[in-house]
Amino acid sequence: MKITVVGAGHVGATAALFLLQKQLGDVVLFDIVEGLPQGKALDLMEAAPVLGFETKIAGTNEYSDIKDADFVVITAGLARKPGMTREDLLKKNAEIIKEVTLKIKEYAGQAFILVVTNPLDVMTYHALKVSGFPKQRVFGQAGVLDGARFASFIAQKMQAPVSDIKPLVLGGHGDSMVPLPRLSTVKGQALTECLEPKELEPLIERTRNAGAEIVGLLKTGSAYYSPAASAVAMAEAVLCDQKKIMPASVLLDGEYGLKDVCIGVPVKLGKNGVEEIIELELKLEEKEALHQSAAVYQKAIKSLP
Ligand code: TXD
Repeated sequence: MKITVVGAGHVGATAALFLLQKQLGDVVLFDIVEGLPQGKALDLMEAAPVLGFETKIAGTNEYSDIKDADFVVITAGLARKPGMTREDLLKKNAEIIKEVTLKIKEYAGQAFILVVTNPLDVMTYHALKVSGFPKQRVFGQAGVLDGARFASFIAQKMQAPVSDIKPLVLGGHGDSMVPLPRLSTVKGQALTECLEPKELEPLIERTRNAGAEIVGLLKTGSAYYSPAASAVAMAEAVLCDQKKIMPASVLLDGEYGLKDVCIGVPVKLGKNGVEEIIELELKLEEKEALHQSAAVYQKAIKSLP
């Protein structure tokens, strides 16, 4: 398998490391900054004898090197700088996504595209439309990360092993995300039966703000270990045909009563990409929260250049 990671920054390089460690395929790390992907690739290659992986890694500034990639993870983008509005960021990253996606279409027309760049749900929609690829082959990573954050806070609160916790967070990757405690479980039991609402609320709030909490601490960047781990888990599900159910930002066409928007819902990931969109029975207020979240992105999509 040939896997390309576009963007050799924090998330991209970390995803490359995790991909190599799992030996999912040979990795090509692409960036526009000269020397950056080559330097990181060399460093990763030199980690192989210690970590014991046999997969190959190369760094490049040439799109021709991504030729015939099976799977592409897009992490290229800018972070919001002081004075930049969310709309400015959206326009800037939309330009980057367009450029990258057109190159993927040119050199790796059969690839799966996993979008990580923010604003995630809008960029996933943009990559899907620009590529013209079938919707099964273009999806975004957010819900796996948001769920992982929720799970780690629950584990901490309940002093339970993280493996006992099956979280569920749907909706967009932002303030409007929809953590679903009723459908999240601890050892198979609904979270709502394990914790009182007053204990649950701060965990939900912390999950919503988890990205900002890390930015506040790091000051010069955002989270990358858990976002990269989440992206690689999704790549693994597809490349190893795991048929795992995971939340992903995908194009909805009537599911959950929504159309023409990418947003996080549970899907089955396997060798054909998004093999199925799972429609859960949601309570009225949960469905309303999902629709409110979708409305945010339906509006944002309209401002795409
Ligand atoms: O869960 C999620 N989806 C997210 C998303 C969690 C964390 C980070 N999230 C977003 O991922 C974040 O808001 C950014 O939009 C991306 C990448 O975050 P990262 O922390 O890796 O940013 P960096 O370190 O700034 O790296 C971005 C790289 C950098 O090396 C640039 O040179 C490169 O992107 N870049 C490009 N590469 C290729 N082509 C173009 N045009 C380009 N422009 C910038």
